[in-house]
Amino acid sequence: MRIDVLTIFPEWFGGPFDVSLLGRAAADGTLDLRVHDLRDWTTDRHRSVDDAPYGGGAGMVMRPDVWFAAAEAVWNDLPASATTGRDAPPPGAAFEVGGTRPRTVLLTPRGVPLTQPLVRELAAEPRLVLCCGRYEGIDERVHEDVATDEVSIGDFVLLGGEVAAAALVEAVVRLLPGVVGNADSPLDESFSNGRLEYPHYTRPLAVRGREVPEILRSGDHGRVEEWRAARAEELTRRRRPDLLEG
Ligand code: 6GU
Repeated sequence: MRIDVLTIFPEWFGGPFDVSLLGRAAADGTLDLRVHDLRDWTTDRHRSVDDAPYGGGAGMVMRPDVWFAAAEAVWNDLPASATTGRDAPPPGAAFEVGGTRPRTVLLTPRGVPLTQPLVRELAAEPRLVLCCGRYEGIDERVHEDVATDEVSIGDFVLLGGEVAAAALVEAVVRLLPGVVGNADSPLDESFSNGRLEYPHYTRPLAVRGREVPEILRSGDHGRVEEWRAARAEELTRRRRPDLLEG
C-alpha cells in the first residue's frame, strides 16, 4: 500500500517509522510511505502556509492554495513545481488524473471517529493521502474539496494532525497481508465483537505474591472460555458501556 503524508513537520515521521514492524513493512515493500513537506508548495519568500482569518478572530488559518497545490501534485504523482505558480492548473475544482482521487484523509478533531471498521476499510485501499493540519484550523475549502474523509482519533485536542496520522498508519499497516498482528488476530476481535479483551497471563505462576487465576491452569477449555467471556463482559460494562449498547 502507498501512503502519502502531507505535513509541515516531515521530520516527525522519521524515527518511529523506521523501526519496528512499520520499518519492516517499508523494507519489504508492503508499505510505500512517502512524507512530503507542505512548504514545498509555497510560492512566497517566507514559505508561509497560514494567514489571518476572514471575519477576524484569534489564531491563523492554513491557506487553501498551498493545500490544493500539494494534494494535486501528490494525487497525480507530479513534482511540486507542476502545481504551483505559472504552471498551476486553471481555476476550477481540484483536479486529478482519470477522475479518481486516492482516499484523502484530513486528520481533524472535527472528523468522524477512527474505529476498527473504518481502519479495515482504509486498509483495503491501494493508496491513502493523509493531510496533517496545524494552527487553529484549515480553510473550509480544503475540508470540502481536498478531503474525501475527515477523521478524528478521539474526543480531545492535539496540536496538529501528525500524531493522529501516525496512529492511523499503524492501525492500517498492521492489517496488511504479511504484517504481524494481521486481520485474524484476537486483538482485532476485541472491537469486532463489541467487547474489550479478556486478561492474559504467562509464567511465572506467582509474582510478588500474585498468582495466575486457578481456572486458567485447570486444563478445562470450556471453563476457560466461560471465564474469559465473563471477564471481557465485566471490563466492558465498567469501562465502555457504550460498546454494549450496539
Ligand atoms: Cl485528528 N487532530 C487534532 N488536532 N486533534 C485531535 C485529532 C485530530 N483527533 C483527536 N484530537
